[in-house]
Amino acid sequence: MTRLRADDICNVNAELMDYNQQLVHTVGKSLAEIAVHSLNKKLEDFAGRYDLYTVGVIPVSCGEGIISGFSLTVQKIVEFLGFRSFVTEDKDVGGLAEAVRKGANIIFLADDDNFVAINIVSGKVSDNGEATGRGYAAALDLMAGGLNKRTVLLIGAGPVGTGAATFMTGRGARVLVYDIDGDKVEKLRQALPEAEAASELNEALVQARLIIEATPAADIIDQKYIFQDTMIAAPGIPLGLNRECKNIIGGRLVHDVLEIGVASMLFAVLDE
Ligand code: 2YC
Repeated sequence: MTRLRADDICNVNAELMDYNQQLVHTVGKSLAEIAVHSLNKKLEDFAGRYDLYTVGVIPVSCGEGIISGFSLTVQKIVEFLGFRSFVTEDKDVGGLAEAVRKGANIIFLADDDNFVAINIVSGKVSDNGEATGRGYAAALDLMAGGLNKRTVLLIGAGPVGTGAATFMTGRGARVLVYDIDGDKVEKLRQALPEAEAASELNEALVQARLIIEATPAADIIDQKYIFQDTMIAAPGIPLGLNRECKNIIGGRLVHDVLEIGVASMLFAVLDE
């Protein structure tokens, strides 16, 4: 899993409004609408219930330590979505106790291996990997006008790719899966037998016009595989497209470093 650096996230908060507008323009839906779509719900299903929640974000110092701006960025995304939220002043266990004392009923926290949202009343838990994959697949579904009977190439069969594949097979897509580690493809296919293994990446890229790029590799998609009708949803960090590819793909690309994942986590832990 890629570890974010402070300069990956330092502009997220200032650009949230613009990013949301960009999503409305390219995907046709807002950040919140993409997140609820990933749960096969509608925004109105949550209307009038936002006030029931208070979200506490807790900095965690273990392992490689706190990433400057990480907790604040998560909190600002949650706030942008319309929820009362705060970053605890304390970190780790003290921060968890502070969040509960201050009335948080949802908490977000991340160490080096896990980033989760927890509804401490209902016990619902959402993992960033699954939620990010689900959110990006939902964005692709919306951008493509529906994935039913469409072929989608999933590059990367880790937790994010698996979350995406689960959503896409649920929507009737034919999912081709490539990963440099064949064992990961087999593991995904054990959970999702309808997914098909793609043995050779460039061969698969010729067939697919819809792509989920969920790898930590940069520059993984050669520009000769970006066609006029190619659409790419790319949760992978860093983005797997070089500058030429980005110029060709234009507005048919969805990529961010935290926004869709955090939004998809949040709505996943709200009460039904
Ligand atoms: O500031 C803190 O609380 C740190 N403990 C946060 C560490 C996050 C490490 N994980 C990541 O950077 C990536 C993110 C893309 C989300 C999931 N893993």
